[in-house]
Amino acid sequence: MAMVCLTDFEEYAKEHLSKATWDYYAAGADDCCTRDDNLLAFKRIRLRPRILRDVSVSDTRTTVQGMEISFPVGVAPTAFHCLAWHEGEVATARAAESVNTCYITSTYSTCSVEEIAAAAPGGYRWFQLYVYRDRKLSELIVQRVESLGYKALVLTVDVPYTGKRRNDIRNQFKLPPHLKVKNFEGMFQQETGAPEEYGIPANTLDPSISWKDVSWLQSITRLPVIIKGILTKEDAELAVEHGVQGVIVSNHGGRQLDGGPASIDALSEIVDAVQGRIEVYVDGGIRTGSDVLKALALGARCVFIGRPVVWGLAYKGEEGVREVLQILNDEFRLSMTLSGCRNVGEINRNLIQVSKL
Ligand code: HOC
Repeated sequence: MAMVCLTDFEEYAKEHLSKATWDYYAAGADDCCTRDDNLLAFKRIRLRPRILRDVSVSDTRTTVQGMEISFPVGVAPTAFHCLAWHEGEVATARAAESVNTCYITSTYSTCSVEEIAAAAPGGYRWFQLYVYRDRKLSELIVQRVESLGYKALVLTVDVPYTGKRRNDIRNQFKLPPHLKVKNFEGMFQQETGAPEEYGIPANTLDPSISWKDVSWLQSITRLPVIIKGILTKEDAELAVEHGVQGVIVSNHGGRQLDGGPASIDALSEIVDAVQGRIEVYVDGGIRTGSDVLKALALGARCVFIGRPVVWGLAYKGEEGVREVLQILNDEFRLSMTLSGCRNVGEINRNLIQVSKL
C-alpha cells in the first residue's frame, strides 16, 4: 500500500493495533474538545501566498538550540513505543537520526535511554523529564541522559495529575507484563497492591511542582531546559524570567485539560510575549506540510509531531517513521515554495490572513 499522507498511516494503525493500544494513543481527555480542536484550528487558518519569486531552489534546513536539523519537524515525546512496534524507541531514534532531526525521547519509553543512545549514536536527542516526588529519581535520570549526550531537558509541566481518558478507564489500559518502563526498572518504590496508572505506580509524579522546581532543575544540570506545556503569555513571560532556553506550546495532545486552547491558537500570544528572547516550538494537530508552514509563519522555530510517529511505527517500524517524516518534509517544502518562500528564513506572519488570527 502506497502511503501518500499522514492520515494513511493513521488508518493503517487503527486497523492493525490492538483496540486498547489504539485507544491509548488516540485518547483525549473528557469530551476530546481540545484534542479535536488541535487539528481543526490549523484548518481555520488561511495563507497569503506570494508569487513570481523564483522558488526553483529551496532549502528546508533550520537550527534548534543552535543545532542544524534538515527540516523544522521533530519527534515529540510519546510513551511506550514497543506497543506499536517490537523495537520501540530504538526504531524511532534510528529514523529520526537518518533524516537528521531532533527526537525528544519520552520518560515513559519501553527502551532505556542507554539503549536508545546506543542505537542511534549520531542522533540529536532531547530528553522529556517529569519531576518525581522522590527528587532523587529525577536527579538520577538527569545525570544518565547528560552523560549519554542528550542535548536538552524538556520539562513537561502539564501532568500534575493524569487527564481523564475515558477509553483507557473502560479498557483498564496498562502496559502488558512483557513491557517495562525501562528507564526506571526496579526504581519506583511501591507497596504491593498500591494504585497504578498504566502499570506505573500512580503517585510518583509530584503535583506540587512550581516555578521553584524549574530553578532546582537548572541547579542540577548543565543542559538547556525547555518547558513543555505552556499555553499563555503569562506563563511564557515567567519561563523567560526563569532563564529557560525554550518553550513548547502544547496541550499534551489534548490528553490533559479538556477545554483549553488548540496549541496553534495559543502560539501567537506566546511568540509575542517572549519577543525572540527564547525559541518557541509547538506540538499538537500537525498533520500536513501546510500545518508546519502555518506554525512557522506564526513564529514557531520548529514543530513536533507525536501520534503520526506512532502510526509510522505501527506501519513499518523505523522505515514507517522515516516515511512519515519524509512525507511531511516533502509537503512542507511544497507548501513553502507554493507560498513564495525559498527557505525558512523567508517565512513570516505576512503569510497569514490577519482576519483569521
Ligand atoms: C503515571 C503517569 O505522556 C500520556 C503520557 C503521560 C502518562 C503519565 C503517566 O499518556 O499522555
